[in-house]
Amino acid sequence: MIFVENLIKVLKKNKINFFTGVPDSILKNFSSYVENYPKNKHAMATSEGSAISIGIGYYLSTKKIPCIYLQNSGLSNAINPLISIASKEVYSIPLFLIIGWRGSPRQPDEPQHKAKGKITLKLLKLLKIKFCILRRENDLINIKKLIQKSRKRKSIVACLIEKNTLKIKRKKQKKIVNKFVLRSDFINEFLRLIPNKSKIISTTGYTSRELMGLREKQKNKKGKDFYMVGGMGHSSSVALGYALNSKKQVFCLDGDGSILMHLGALRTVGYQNNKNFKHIILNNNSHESVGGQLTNAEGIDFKKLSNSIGYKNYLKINNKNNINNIIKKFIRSKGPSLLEVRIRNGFSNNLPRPKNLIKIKEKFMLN
Ligand SMILES: Cc1ncc(C[n+]2csc(CCOP(=O)(O)OP(=O)(O)O)c2C)c(N)n1
Repeated sequence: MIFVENLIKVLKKNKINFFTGVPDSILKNFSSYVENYPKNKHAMATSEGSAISIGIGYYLSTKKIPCIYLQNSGLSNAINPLISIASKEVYSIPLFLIIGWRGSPRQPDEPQHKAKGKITLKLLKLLKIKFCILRRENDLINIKKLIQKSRKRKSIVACLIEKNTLKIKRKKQKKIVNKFVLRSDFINEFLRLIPNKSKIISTTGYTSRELMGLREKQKNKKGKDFYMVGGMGHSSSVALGYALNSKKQVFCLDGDGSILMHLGALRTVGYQNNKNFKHIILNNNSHESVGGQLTNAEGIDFKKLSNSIGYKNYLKINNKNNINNIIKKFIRSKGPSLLEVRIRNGFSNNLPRPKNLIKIKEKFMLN
């Protein structure tokens, strides 16, 4: 067990004072702590590649090493700027990474995390990134050596942290009170109203789990689901790829964090202009599935955004009033259409986790 406060103390002692990253459940106590820092000391990135790049820019401007936090699944987003800009063979930029190691072989985890967890150390070795594993407070001494190495050799270094390692002494409770609907309230209604033969592609985290749970609870056989257990930010592209050569209605259940991660994908949707493409953004302005850190989607005008990149319709749900009629209108609309649902945080008890993924895929591909 390691206290976040002690980890940060060690980083500060070693002159690391700037943080950027994408939240992860393992690192939630860490990212929730640093996200309260002023804007010149912390930046919430939308993807891990952007986080690495913000860190690179910070170094170019200050000559100081940044700390970049990410989940190991996001290591793949990070690899492009890591190898093609920051590596020793290119610009040799010193960076300090903190990686949440989902699927570590020591711990049980879900299939998508096991797959990435198994190759995480190999990836770091291949990238020639020196690393240590932090399991207990005593391991914090290794950070000093790593940072010294990074500073001296102008190299990228990393520490890995497994599930249930990071604890926090004083938790600040963020209580956001609003009148928006719960994610489950919306999905419950939506599932009742979807046409028989439709397809749903749902995003990473609680959304897919709520959809699976509510479908089981309703014993609803209308439509088929494909749960994006990984590949965060890519659900709209998977949905588009399906819609391009299908007459079925295709619904993408997305999150605000997920949409922001690969926002460019929306332009492809707008340009391809498929009538059967229906996009739903469950907007809670937070990465709820990994601890509720802000996504900063608040303030984005999704009506103007979707309009300007080629979506044909925009609808919005703010509260329970008229929710049925708005969903019906959305289903009837000619796509590409966007439905923004403002949701408040909160999830059902005992949410299931998609497990038998091959079976889920085969069922989805049936007519
Ligand atoms: C590439 C990648 N980076 C980070 C994560 C960890 N992660 C899983 S769900 C999630 C939050 C998604 O936020 P949002 O789309 O707003 O949905 P919400 O959790 O609020 O339902 C994050 C950051 C991941 N799975 N993949």
